[in-house]
Amino acid sequence: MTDKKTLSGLSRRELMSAPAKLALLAGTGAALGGAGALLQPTQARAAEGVNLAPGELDEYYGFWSSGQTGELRILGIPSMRELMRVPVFNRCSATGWGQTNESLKVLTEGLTPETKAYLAAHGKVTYDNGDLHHPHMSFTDGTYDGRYLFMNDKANTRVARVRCDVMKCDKIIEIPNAHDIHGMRPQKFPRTGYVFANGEHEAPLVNDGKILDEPDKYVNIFTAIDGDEMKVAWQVMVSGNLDNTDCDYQGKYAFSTSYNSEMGTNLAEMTASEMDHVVIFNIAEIEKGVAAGDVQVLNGVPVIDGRKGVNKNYTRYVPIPNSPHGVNTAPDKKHVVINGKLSPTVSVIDVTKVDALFESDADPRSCIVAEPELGLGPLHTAYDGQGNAFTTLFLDSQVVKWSIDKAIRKFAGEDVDPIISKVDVHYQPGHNSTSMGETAEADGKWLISMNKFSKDRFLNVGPLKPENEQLIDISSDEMKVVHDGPTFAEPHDSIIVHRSKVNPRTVWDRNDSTFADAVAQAEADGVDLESAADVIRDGNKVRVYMHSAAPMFSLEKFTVKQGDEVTVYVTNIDDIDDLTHGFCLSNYGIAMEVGPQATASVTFKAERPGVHWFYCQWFCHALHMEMRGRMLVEPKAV
Ligand code: RUQ
Ligand code: CUA
Repeated sequence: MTDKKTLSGLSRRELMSAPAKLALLAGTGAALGGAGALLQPTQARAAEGVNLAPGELDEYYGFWSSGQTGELRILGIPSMRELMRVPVFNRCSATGWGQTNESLKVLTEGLTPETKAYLAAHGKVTYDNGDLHHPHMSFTDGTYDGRYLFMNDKANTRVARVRCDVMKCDKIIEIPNAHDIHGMRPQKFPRTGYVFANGEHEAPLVNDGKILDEPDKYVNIFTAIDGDEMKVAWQVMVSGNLDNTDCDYQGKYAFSTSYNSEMGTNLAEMTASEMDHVVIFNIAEIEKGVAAGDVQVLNGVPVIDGRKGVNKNYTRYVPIPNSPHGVNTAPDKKHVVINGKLSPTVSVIDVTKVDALFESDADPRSCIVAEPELGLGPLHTAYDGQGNAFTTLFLDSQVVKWSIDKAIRKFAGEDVDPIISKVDVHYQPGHNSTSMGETAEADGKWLISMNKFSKDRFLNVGPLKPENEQLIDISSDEMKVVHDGPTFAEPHDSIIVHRSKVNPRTVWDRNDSTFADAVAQAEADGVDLESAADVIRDGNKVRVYMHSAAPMFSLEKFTVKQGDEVTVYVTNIDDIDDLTHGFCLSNYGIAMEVGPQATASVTFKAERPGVHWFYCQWFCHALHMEMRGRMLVEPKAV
């Protein structure tokens, strides 16, 4: 294996002995990789299990974030074939997400009044961008229940939900009082229930522009969202910032890392202390506090004071070395691993020892039962359900497999090595995920290492390179990289869900709430959507109703007047699998997907006179090209 050289000229071997913090600050994220090694024979054998024959289905769904692209992606595992993209915080040219009335409702209804006003001043109704980091499925009894996927938007402080029955986003809410939602996890037990969300960046609690350099007035906000209602249930004010979060299998505690316990505002200040902390939230005590009114209500949300030194039973702060990042609860339902980032260690919390922190004033570190040194830059940990953990080492470009039990014995003084094996990944891994690994049903088959750099692994496509997610066979102690998966920005995080947990529909239900508004409007207009071919004038508002059945729209033309506000409703009455139509209005910048048995609608101002063709932009039939019609816009009388 070629020794890796860094930009600073240190080889990886030299880096191993250099302090992690210096290495990280020196920008070794840009470490150059050696040439991609050819597959070893054993790896080639494992790879055979990855290459599914054409038509063969994958065993797992992979639900993927896309980072700064702002969408959710669905892959098949182990083939790593990309199956679908679900627009969430982004815009989508293909589906009309961000254009249709149905999607605009989702994208706008959960915004705060301040955000709406800010956007209106820019001629917008919602944000155009998002930074989607963490997709997680809803739980019942400690495992995935196939109802929803939840995900955060770090860029604009939002949390979204995707319905797993249709794989479409149905709710997006902005989180008031918090700044830049990063870590996010659903409650595992008894069910989701809550979705916990960390505001990453500190700000003055009343952020009215009057305070800048008064750090004692800065706070950070932990939020519990009711995942059924998609409403904020309560918030907790904390000291330090909040990075990642996870919760236990008892429904008692949530855990959030803080890399900036210093409350610094620049790099030197944020990395000054050797110890930062993890905050433990006592859910029942917080609920009691909220019920008893021990809150201030800010922007309609009850906020509890859980800051350090406010000595109530809402929170405990456990010191952790050094700027910790990921939090991952093990499927043994007992251990929670905190990943040290600038420290080569991870800290293992035993949840059964957490009660004592709240009952007595026990040393907060007494819940730590192991702190193995694993390598440089530990960021995230995944599990196989057999007592082993897999931690990404960002600086070492490796994944390390280690034994939780041996780490605990070593911490207690026994002479054992918890590290089982290491595998090189390419390059600089952030998250990793294992098959069913964040549930009590972790099955130890596959691990995905989501690597921030691909460097020399693929054909050069210019200065912006794809990232690289690698599939690793973890069914034996020798981990085998069996697949490289290049992706566009950014394979931030993923979950691997057994296909038995997910059962989407193949066509829409005509009673679906997604298009309930269209159904209500049609009813008011006396129109039957499924047989519609109607143009209803209502002052200068015009509602155009048509249905589509391959290869025709029910209206071959309609006429409106320049300046009219036109809403087109298209109902796809085909009820065959995979028979999607579209409605694209040329030179009006309008296009939308209309799934089988769905209604979709779009509203626009008919400002361009003349004949404009609308056509179906989803290939649906041998005569798909002929599936088109005309809109005539009559000019304004002069
Ligand atoms: S955090 S690379 Cu945004 Cu998921 Cu750890
Ligand atoms: Cu309908 Cu193409």
